[in-house]
Amino acid sequence: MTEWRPTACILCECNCGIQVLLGPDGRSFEKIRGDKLHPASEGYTCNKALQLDRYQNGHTGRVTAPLRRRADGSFEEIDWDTAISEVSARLLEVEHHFGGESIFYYGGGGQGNHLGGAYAPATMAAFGMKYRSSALAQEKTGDFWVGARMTGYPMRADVEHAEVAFFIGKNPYQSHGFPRARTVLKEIAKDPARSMIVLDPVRTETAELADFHLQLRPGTDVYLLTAMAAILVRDNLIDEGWLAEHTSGLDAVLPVLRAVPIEKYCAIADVDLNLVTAATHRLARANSVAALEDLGVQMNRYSTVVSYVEKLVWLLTGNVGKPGTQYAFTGLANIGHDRGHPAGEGPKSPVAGAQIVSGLVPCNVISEEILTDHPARHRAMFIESANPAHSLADSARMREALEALELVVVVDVAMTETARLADYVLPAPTQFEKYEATFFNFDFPRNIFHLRHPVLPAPEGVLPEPEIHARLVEAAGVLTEADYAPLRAALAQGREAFAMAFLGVLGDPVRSKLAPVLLYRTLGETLPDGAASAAVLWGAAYNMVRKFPASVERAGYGTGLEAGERLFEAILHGEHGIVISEDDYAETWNRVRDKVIRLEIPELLEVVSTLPEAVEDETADWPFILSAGERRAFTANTIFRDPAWRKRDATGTLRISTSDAERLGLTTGDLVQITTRRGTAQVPVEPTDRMRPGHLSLPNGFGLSVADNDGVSITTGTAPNELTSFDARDEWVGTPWHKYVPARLDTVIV
Ligand SMILES: Nc1nc2c(c(=O)[nH]1)N[C@H]1C(S)=C(S)[C@@H](COP(=O)(O)OP(=O)(O)OC[C@H]3O[C@@H](n4cnc5c(=O)[nH]c(N)nc54)[C@H](O)[C@@H]3O)O[C@H]1N2
Ligand SMILES: Nc1nc2c(c(=O)[nH]1)N[C@H]1C(S)=C(S)[C@@H](COP(=O)(O)OP(=O)(O)OC[C@H]3O[C@@H](n4cnc5c(=O)[nH]c(N)nc54)[C@H](O)[C@@H]3O)O[C@H]1N2
Ligand code: SF4
Ligand SMILES: [Mo]
Repeated sequence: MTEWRPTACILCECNCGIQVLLGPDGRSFEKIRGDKLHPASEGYTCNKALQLDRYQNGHTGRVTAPLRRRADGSFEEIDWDTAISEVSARLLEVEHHFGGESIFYYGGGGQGNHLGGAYAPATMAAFGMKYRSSALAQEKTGDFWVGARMTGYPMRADVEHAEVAFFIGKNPYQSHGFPRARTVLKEIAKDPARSMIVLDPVRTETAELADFHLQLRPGTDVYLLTAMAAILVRDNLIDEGWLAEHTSGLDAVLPVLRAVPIEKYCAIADVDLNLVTAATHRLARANSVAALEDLGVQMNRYSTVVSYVEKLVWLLTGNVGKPGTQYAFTGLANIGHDRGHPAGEGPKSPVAGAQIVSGLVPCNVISEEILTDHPARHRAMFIESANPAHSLADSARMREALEALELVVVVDVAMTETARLADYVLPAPTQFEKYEATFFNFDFPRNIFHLRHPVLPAPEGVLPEPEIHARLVEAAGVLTEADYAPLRAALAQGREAFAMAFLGVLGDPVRSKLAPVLLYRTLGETLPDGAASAAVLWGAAYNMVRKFPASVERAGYGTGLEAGERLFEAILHGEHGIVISEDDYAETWNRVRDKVIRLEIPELLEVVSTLPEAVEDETADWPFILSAGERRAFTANTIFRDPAWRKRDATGTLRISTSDAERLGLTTGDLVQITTRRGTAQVPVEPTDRMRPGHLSLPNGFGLSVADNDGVSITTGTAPNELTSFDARDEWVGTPWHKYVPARLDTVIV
């Protein structure tokens, strides 16, 4: 029990490698340190990782036996056989009466855990489920869709090597989003040859390090970015040779940008024209620009249009496929990919007819798919590793929607806000008690994958997600021993024979959907140290070799079938994380559709060319704009449920500008009542000169009720989505406008 064990932090997509030293009880995390052997994080962590014991051992409302809801709303423990047979019987009943497509799948993994969700497609197939979603459909789908339209392949920013780092509605100092973010930001800030440009209404920690902080009026990014693109055109700063060689559609874009009233747009955004011009010129002069947009714009007005104009800025200046610019990455899964159907074409949600992007129904229409008498409405929901009753817009409406369903099944580690509304709660081991991994593998030129091994044993009474999926699929009767026998026989002759036999599975459209469970029950049982959950990665490794043969070969795995086996074995044994592929920058062009980037997206260009030349501003009813869900030093979605993990900001203050606070006679810690179109809350204020007048900010991840089994419940802070509305959302992909919630502070309780 005295050795340091490698694992990873599970609190943001970076998943920094860490090492954990267990205490004498074999369960407490006595010490935590960054893992220098991790190829991406190289020993780096931020302040949050050091609190992970609170996830594993804190006062979390951990569930350690399957629960069934009684008629009076309380829960009783049941055994696993009962749980699996009842859940599958009730799912089959819904399928029989209303069709499997009326069962909605939500989640599949959070910031640290995607391995269980990789088995969910088998469960979906077994019960005929068709529609699904996850948190990605309340943040990234606009970006994915625009990327699919322009390049046909998702791209990421190489901030680490950029001459100019360009952050739009993103605060990497707190939220990260690329490896070793704080170190990289400080390096850029220190280097006189490099610059940082930040668009944010708040003077964030990142903005403080920036050379150009464009502290715009909330929700006006579309104007500011359009003005920047227009300045590039006006001042002949676009890279014409590069554009002619690598892009199409410039002729459609140029006239729109030439017509932009630059001065007026800067005035709307309330940023000094000279500052905007200087920042734009700096960006155009640079050898490399890496642009990272995030929630500040993706959850704000004109969200998808902003994603488009933001891309135009770095495309017009030729920032693709070179160090420090944007790149197209490899990976073991397909996060970020979409077919890029024009608006109105492609798959739609069954009731609201909302565009499905990357296979995901917009989170903000889910309640509309349920709270209706439409015959195609959803009747049941299977929720895995997500907390939609807290994280989706309009919590009150989400609760109502979940309560309207015939059946809600939740797979989680804890009694969450969502689990409390479930008919069945199926408990899983924590992410340190099982094999786990994410598919957030976006690094370049070397891409990294980390299969984490268990750090400590799971308590009795919980089952890893792959086992839950396998049992449900079997209970549905779609897989039996007879399906496993031939694969096991092939496996007995070696992996090569197994690979051949498995090709047969993949060739069969029905059985191929069940592939994860077929792998788990056959190959999985032969993997060392109880690593059965890793079985699905065998298929993923082969797939990766097929899709990126040269990249895998450059990383040293050879070619052909053998490369698949070598890559899988490296994943299986690489406890500290491994390099799965290596590229050169130009490889990006082989991933771009037809090697040509399409600058024109007609629907969005139309919006850009017809932007209203005035924004209706704060009205008398709603003098403030609330940004609901800011990332701070002590927020981590709802992964930590024990409020004691926070060393500061225990209640989650409402940040307000010092001038507004003075005007309202407020000082630090005063309680105010905030009211929005949707709800009301009481919260202590924190006046700060970081905020613009008229702007308010609440942190994310607060307002969790931690209840033990006796029902004692404490709630800390304000749950942001008690204040947000489901219908405040993007026109194209339905993403929420959490960062633009009109609000007022009308009652001040002294
Ligand atoms: N500490 C911490 N880190 C996290 C997480 C966490 O919970 N806590 N969660 C992780 C997750 S799931 C995600 S998706 C990422 C999100 O990471 P970020 O997107 O960086 O996080 P946010 O703080 O939500 O929003 C970013 C910025 O948008 C700004 N903003 C608000 N309104 C506007 C506007 O009108 N225009 C512009 N340009 N900016 C605006 C805010 O002031 C804020 O600084 O963080 C990840 N990292
Ligand atoms: N107003 C507002 N709302 C927001 C945001 C915002 O900025 N403002 N941000 C949005 C964003 S970007 C995101 S990503 C979402 C996040 O919201 P969600 O996707 O709902 O997820 P998390 O809060 O990350 O919680 C993950 C869940 O996984 C559970 N869990 C932890 N470990 C395991 C495990 O090993 N197995 C299983 N089965 N479960 C486990 C946790 O208990 C928790 O219930 O919130 C969104 N909601
Ligand atoms: S929260 Fe911090 S330590 Fe954890 S993965 Fe993100 S950057 Fe790394
Ligand atoms: Mo997120």
